[in-house]
Parts: sequence; structure tokens; C-alpha cells
Amino acid sequence: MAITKQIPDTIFAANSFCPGCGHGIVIRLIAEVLDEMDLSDRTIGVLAVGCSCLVNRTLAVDLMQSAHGRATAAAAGIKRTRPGNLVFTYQGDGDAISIGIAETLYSAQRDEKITQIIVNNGVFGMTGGQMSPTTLVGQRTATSEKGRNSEINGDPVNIMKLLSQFNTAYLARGSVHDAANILKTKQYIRTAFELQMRGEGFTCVEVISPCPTNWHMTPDQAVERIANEVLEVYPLGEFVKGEHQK
Ligand SMILES: Cc1ncc(C[n+]2csc(CCOP(=O)(O)OP(=O)(O)O)c2C)c(N)n1
Ligand code: SF4
Repeated sequence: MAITKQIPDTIFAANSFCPGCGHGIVIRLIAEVLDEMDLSDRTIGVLAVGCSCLVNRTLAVDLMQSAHGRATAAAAGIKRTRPGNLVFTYQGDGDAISIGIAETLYSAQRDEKITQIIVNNGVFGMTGGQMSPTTLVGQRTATSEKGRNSEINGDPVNIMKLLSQFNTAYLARGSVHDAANILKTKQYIRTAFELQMRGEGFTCVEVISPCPTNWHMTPDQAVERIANEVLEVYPLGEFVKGEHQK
């Protein structure tokens, strides 16, 4: 059985996320997969805006930052000019599903050969926990103090459903709230990267992730909230896999 190193080679420094933040776990999973696939030297990550950008302090791959929401558009350009590289975006839900929803949808619609990783913590984290498209009905945030009201704000956006209408290579939603799901999420990321390196089209992994700071919870309470409330609205699993027939 392979022994996972304590610190993957693709991590060069400790991360600076808040205690209990899911971003640190997702980054570690990406690093482990890149180590296992021996791909770090051929990988280009594209960031946009949000806590996700703190990745540049810890992940040892080439990274670029685009304007808020534009990561998939920038990544598509990079991949088209450097098809031999693994190109992925690393974005929050505010970035990928709010301000960047056009770029997200049209990258999938064009079946760009990139991997989009969306870390969905249900809020705009970096700016203080404002309501995002994925905030749950009833959830209190800095801009929905009485809880999200679907009559005023509409229902939460399920990005997997939106992307399912297009001809993509892989769509999966994982979560990092417990050990079993962390391992599954790693497998989803690996599958997405493998399909990309085989020349398949658009791959996206959404990861349900805790933001204890803006949920005003302890890390333990935050993972319990995911198990008890969030997964009811955002079920986990692989939604498109290997059905890509181009
Ligand atoms: C064009 C533009 N609008 C707004 C902002 C302010 N801003 C910075 S981070 C951020 C929130 C990002 O939230 P999300 O994508 O959910 O990521 P998280 O911080 O939760 O990981 C916003 C709105 C900005 N930097 N640029
Ligand atoms: S504010 Fe939330 S998303 Fe940002 S680092 Fe802290 S816990 Fe993570």
C-alpha cells in the first residue's frame, strides 16, 4: 500500500488559511494527486480573487492570477496554447458561480480541456461572509442578516445541474467534512486530471467546504453543519463520467 508522505513535494510552505478552513485540505489533495501523477512541473494553476488566492503561498506549481471570475477564460487560453500542460483553475463559489458565472458556463459549453475546481463554502469568504449564489435558504450572512429569503434572493444555485446540460468530460461534487469524503474528493480530483491529460474536454470538481470564520462556528460545528444541512441541498457524487463522445 502506498504511504502518503507527511508533506507532499508539491507543498512548499505551510498554508495561511483560518483554522478549520476547507481550502487547506483541498490544496493538500491537489498536491498529493500531482505528486502521484508526477505532474507538478507541467502544471499551471489559474487563480482569480478570494481566499483561494492564498494558494500561492503554499502550492509549488506555476500559478497566475486573473481578474475576479475570469479564471476559466484565462485557463482556456493557456491550455489552447500549451496543450501538453495540466491546466486547472482554483476558485471560490463567489468567484466561479457569481461574478464568473458567464466564464464558467461558456468554458463548459465550449468544452475547454481544463479542470475547474470550485471550493463552495456558501459565502464570499475573503470579504467578510456576504451571501453568495450558493448560500442556503435561511442561512444568515453579512448581507442576509435574517437568513436567505428565496422570495427575494431566489434559490441556491446548483452548479453541477447547470453544467450538466453541456457536453463535458467530468462533473463531480465532493466534500471535505470527514475522512471518507476527503478520500473520495481526492479520487474525483485525480479522475479530472487524468481525463484532462488524456485529452478529454471540460472537467469540474466542486468541493463543499467549511468556512468556520464566516459561519461564526468552531471547526467542529462547521463540519457538522455540512453533514446535517448542506449536503441535503448539494448531494455528492459523480454526475458526468466517461460519457464524453466527441
Ligand atoms: C471586481 C472585484 N469585485 C469585488 C472584489 C472583492 N472581493 C475580493 S474577494 C471576494 C470574495 C470571493 O469569494 P469566493 O469566491 O466565494 O471565495 P472565498 O473567499 O470564499 O474562498 C470579493 C467579492 C474584487 N476583488 N474585485
Ligand atoms: S475566511 Fe473562510 S474561506 Fe477564508 S480562509 Fe478563513 S475559513 Fe477559509
